[in-house]
Amino acid sequence: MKTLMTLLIVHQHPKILLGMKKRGFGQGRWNGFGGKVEKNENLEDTAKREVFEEAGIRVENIEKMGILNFSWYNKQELIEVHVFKTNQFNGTIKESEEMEPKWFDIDQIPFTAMWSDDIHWIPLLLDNKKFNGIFVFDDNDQILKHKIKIIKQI
Ligand code: 6U4
Repeated sequence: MKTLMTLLIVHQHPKILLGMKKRGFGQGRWNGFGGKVEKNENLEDTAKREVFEEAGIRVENIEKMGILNFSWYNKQELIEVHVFKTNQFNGTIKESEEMEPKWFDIDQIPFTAMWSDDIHWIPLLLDNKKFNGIFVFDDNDQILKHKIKIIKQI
């Protein structure tokens, strides 16, 4: 079975907002904000709900930038992550039980403390390119195989 998730990156040039995941899946890594799509929820609504729950901010104009498929060579698990970006938000950024938000200069993105796929697609997102990617991980979440394609439309 495939799990559908969202991931949203706030990009206010020259900075992006990331969060340190404090618990659960991806704990100890910096990441965008997001989570699982709930029943009867569309992807955009999930993206907006999760960024509010995790960082306390409201986003409206969000743009879908990519779709990433993740799997592990020795597990059944399949994850499809829909990646969004925005340059606007309302409200005050605040830490939640799940995430500690922090702004990073785009020259200082902490890729070594992020999911190992991020370095392959975050530069595309920052460059306003849309993408489709497939990643296969080993037991340590390191990439065994990957393919990433820039696409015109998503
Ligand atoms: P619970 O614990 O049920 O509230 P939920 O908040 O729904 O979970 P969560 O926090 O586990 O979901 O979501 C994981 C987040 O990590 C999603 O935003 C998608 C993102 N993610 C998953 N695999 C990723 C990967 N390989 N690279 C990446 N982000 C990934 O950059």
